[in-house]
Amino acid sequence: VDATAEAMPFNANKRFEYGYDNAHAPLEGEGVEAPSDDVGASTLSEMNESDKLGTRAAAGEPVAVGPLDPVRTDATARRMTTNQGVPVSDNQHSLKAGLRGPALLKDFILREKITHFDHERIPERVVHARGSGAHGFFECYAPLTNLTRAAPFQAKGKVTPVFVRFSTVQGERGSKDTARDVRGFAVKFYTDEGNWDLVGNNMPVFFIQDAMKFPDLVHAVKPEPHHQMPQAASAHDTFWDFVSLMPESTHMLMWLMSDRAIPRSFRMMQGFGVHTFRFVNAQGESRLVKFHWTPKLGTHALAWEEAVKIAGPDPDFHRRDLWEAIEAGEYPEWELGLQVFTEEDADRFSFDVLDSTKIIPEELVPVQPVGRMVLNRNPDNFFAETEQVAFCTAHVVPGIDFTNDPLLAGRIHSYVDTQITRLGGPNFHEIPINAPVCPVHNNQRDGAHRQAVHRGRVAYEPNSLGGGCPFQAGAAGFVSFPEPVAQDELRGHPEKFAEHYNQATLFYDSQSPEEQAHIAGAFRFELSKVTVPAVRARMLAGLANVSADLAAQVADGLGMEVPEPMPRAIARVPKPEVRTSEALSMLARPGDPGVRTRRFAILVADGVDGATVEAVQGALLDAGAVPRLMGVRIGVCATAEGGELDADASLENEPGVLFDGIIVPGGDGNMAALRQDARVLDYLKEQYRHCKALLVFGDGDAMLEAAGIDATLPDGSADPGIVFGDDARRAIASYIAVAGRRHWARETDPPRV
Ligand code: HDD
Repeated sequence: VDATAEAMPFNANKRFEYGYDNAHAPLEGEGVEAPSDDVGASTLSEMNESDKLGTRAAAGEPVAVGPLDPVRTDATARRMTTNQGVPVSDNQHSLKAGLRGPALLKDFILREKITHFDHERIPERVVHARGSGAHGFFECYAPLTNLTRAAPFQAKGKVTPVFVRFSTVQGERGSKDTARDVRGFAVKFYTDEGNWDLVGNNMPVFFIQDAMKFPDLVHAVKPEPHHQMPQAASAHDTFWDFVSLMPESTHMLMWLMSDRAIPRSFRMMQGFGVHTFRFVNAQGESRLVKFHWTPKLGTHALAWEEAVKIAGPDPDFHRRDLWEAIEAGEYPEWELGLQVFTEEDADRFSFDVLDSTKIIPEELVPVQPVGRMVLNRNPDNFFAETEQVAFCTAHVVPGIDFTNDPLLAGRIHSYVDTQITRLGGPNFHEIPINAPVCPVHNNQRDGAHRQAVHRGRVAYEPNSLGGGCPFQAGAAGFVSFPEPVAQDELRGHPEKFAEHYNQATLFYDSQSPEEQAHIAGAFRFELSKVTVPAVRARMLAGLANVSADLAAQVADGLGMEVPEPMPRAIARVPKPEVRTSEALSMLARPGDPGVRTRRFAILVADGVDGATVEAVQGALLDAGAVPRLMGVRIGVCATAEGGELDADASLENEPGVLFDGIIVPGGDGNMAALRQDARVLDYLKEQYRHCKALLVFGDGDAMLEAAGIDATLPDGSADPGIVFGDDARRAIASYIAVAGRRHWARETDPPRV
């Protein structure tokens, strides 16, 4: 019997079941001999050298690879052991009294394996349960020592390792990526002076002003408690009941109903620290600051129907996109921008900067770029890193401090607190992904799962027996900004907090007509799922304060009248400084609309024009895009020239919604097999309906016609997103120029196609 694993079409450890021999225990000497540990290595990972560990940062990019090295393990060429390190001889069978007899209680190997398995899940995050993470670094453009003593900003070119986790909010851990939702954007900076967590979102405002309301908000938006429906969706009664009774949420609702809530990719969304934070410099002087992350690839969204359809074939759409881009070396990058202002500036604004339902328009305080963040390494292990990472707004470093934003105050408590349940005790800071890269010394001791072995008998301070160590850092340590407080204790909020609509109007009025139409469509969809008419009416009354036009469109879509506007909570509405702001529209500031890292489907079947396929594929690859040959089935098809092409995906396994663009090459009556496949027509229709660019060769126009696609826009002009390939070279170039963006101008409501 050839005992090599490759030669055996069955579990080599169960050979006797296949009649090879009658042994029920491993043969003498079977298994791989462990290599000698004597390789001069000091860490497990060094002993376990493998390609995976070779994924190191390029020179000059000291990302957080080092600190995790001691705990990274790799089983290559290692023998199997129990958790106690005892070599396991047979991982197939429990210990029994006779081959047909009962299993024995003393089988500690079986019991350890099952017990560990029984406990391998931990509670999911109460919000933001679904997420994806990556390692990278932050690089500072220029020293900000005049503003802050925070370590990452102390020198030009200074690099600080980061771990970032993106997430949805409402859905459970296994829910779809493309839900209409806020996206979490949490960054852990492993600075020389401790960890700083900037726990933000892809929207710069929040639903509520005070942490007191957070549990209510989350209970309202999560699946309803009696039947646990709907999953990862805000389109249900309890959410709209709550927000329609909380007018302060109106501004955030405008963002949530906009296309920002259905990003094309984590790599193509902005991030915001939301709250006003405080910078403090070495002289103890303070400035107020808002944090903005701007993606290098621009801010781009899906179409709503597309997002819904992607959720079926690929619920991991955003996770896969991030993973694949980093594996391909297309490292996502963001620029960090700051809005810096003084308390005196803040006093003059028509809104309160401590109110997280308000932005500071960029026209009032411009955003200054101060550095860039690059994500260049995927985690080795999802659970160890992405699941166990614990972000806490309380994690700030010298030079960064809080303001009195009442939403932030609750967060400073909540994040540390929740980890104690989620990660099983107070020592979660010792889990490798959470551990600072600088030394940690204090007199906190013990607790579940303690890793550090503290030496000596001193665990108190002051002490003389330990030489007074660890000693207080004094002015070199974290010094809270001495903000004066001289008011009575009371519950309530400042007057400007009661103005709820100015910035919702600013947001709506700053959008392009297409974006406004999407917002109206999203409100219509969500409210159409609300079964209680009074809730719909109350929400319309709130929208009437934002925009008469929006309220009318939504009411019309619901077959209702616009009610009287909801009474305002503030007697004298302050006059806003800004009426429109370009920064709020994704289409006004699309960033890079190129095809880099975008996915394209080239339809192929027997008879396809191989030269065209090759030309399109080559041009897309040159432009940094990801072309895929899409067949009726995967595998080889014959080209018109007598060559062969290998289709890497099929209409069935990767439906068209997973692509940014589609190409129909010419050949053999546009490939008879495709023309007979109704899925191809659906495919073309969806591409068109979701406003993506199409490139059509040969008599592909007949195919478009069969799909009901008209290459003229509603205004009669030619649709720039449909390119005909009469002159192949020119056509490919003009297609690539328009294929990175959506062609919303073709959209009608309801759709024509
Ligand atoms: Fe929160 C997780 C962002 C308000 C309480 N939040 C969490 C995460 C992000 C945010 C990105 C996921 C972190 C990760 O990837 O592990 N949260 C925000 C933003 C808010 C906000 C931008 C408003 C500006 N959150 C907020 C409030 C509270 C919480 C007001 C409670 C008073 N958030 C939590 C939490 C979570 C959390 C319960 C759940 C899991 C976790 O912390 O680690 O503590």
